Amino acid sequence: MTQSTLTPSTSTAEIQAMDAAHHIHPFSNSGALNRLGSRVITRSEGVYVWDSEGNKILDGMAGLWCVNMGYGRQELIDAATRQLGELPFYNTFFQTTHTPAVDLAALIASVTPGDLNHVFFANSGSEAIDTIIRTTRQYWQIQGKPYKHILISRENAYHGSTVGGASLGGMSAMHKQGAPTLPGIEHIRQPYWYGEGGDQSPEDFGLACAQALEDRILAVGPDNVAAFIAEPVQGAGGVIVPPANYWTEIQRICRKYDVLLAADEVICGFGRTGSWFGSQTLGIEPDIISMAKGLSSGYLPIAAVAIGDRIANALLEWDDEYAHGFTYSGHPVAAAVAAANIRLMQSENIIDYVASDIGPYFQKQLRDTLANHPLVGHIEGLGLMAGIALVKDKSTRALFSDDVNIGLICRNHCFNNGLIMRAVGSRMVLSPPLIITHEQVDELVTKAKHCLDLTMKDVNAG
Ligand code: PXG
Repeated sequence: MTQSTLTPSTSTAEIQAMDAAHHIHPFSNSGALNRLGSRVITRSEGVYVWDSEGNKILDGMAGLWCVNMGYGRQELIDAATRQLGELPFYNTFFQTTHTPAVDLAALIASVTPGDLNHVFFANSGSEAIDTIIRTTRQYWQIQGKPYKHILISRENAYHGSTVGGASLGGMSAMHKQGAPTLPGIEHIRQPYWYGEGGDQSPEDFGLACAQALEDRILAVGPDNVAAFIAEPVQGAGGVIVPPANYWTEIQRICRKYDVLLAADEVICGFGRTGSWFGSQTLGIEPDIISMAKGLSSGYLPIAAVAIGDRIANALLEWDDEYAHGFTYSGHPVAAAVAAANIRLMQSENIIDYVASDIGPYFQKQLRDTLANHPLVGHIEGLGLMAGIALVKDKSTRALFSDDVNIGLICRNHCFNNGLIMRAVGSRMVLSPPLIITHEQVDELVTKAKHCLDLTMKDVNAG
């Protein structure tokens, strides 16, 4: 075992060699990655990051859908520093609390919609999802209906990477790895109109996808279904915005069969769609929601589940110990940063900026600049998230074969030309920091177009 010898002058190649020797990366083919060498990100400011070779890169993904208020925010750095000095850690178990957790719980309750007035803390979106799985099932147990335990989710949904999250999510590759998945989970079709709607109008397709929920509830028995869970807009699935009538219908069906409605707001929360939560933009009234990422703008790991009065009151009236929690539930430093982040969002009116200024501008510029590109079949998005479908044939929506790996070609061109744009199969996705300016949006779409041109050249060259 060699001793670490990293110094400011360590070369990129040396860092890559150490990385390859000791660091197993998430969601990566580690063998292939080690042969290529990782890109080393060294510093950041605003909407930009720099790599170890000095390249300045516009971060079109806000880290990983999370650095909503941008890099280098002094308010967040100060909040962390202050809290580290005062109380770096104490737990919230065993009849104790601390002001950062209390403050943040009250703040979250003040920005969440409806009666989502109660907050349970976790450290990652996956833990928040596991909390939703356990809490919705426990709710029905308290009601004397332990058989009402099935959770219904959707194909191509992403709900995290713990056993619970991977099982609940609809990523088939994840279901196979580390199998078997958890029992008591069902998946229905996703409302991906452009990819799966065929000749149906968006409205007919939206109704058909919602009908799939009712069909499944009836197939397994309404008395057995605890909850339906979904992202308001699918994120990691490729930024898929459901048809306008989809959520109204989903909600009607959940109410009809007394199935709890859970919204996974890990990506859509904290301004991404132009409201505090995607549920507000999409007109959803959930019983329970998960949040993470933008909660602290990614500065520290923290997640939360906001619980509506119905479920929370059942837990309170039950008058027994809910045996669930994490050492770092409500971690004081992470909570202080998250609270400072929410206050920063409020003082800068960032939600309004996304809803009525930069969000519409971003969506328009993307379409004006890219919609006619020969590789672009369709652009969809809301606020500051967008998905761009790359196709072989615009008129038939035919995709490139998998071995072309069109998304990866485009992603690499982007990285090499100063833009981070993520590929989800053949869909390119964007989710820039919410503080992005008009000029930076122009820079982003200009770079994206250039990289699509380069991708097209590669495709034509065979
Ligand atoms: N729910 C949703 C909707 C998510 O997007 C999680 C839960 C899990 O959160 P944690 O904090 O446990 O990762 C997520 C996370 C990608 C990508 O490549 C997306 C996520 C995570 C990693 C990669 O798009 N989303």
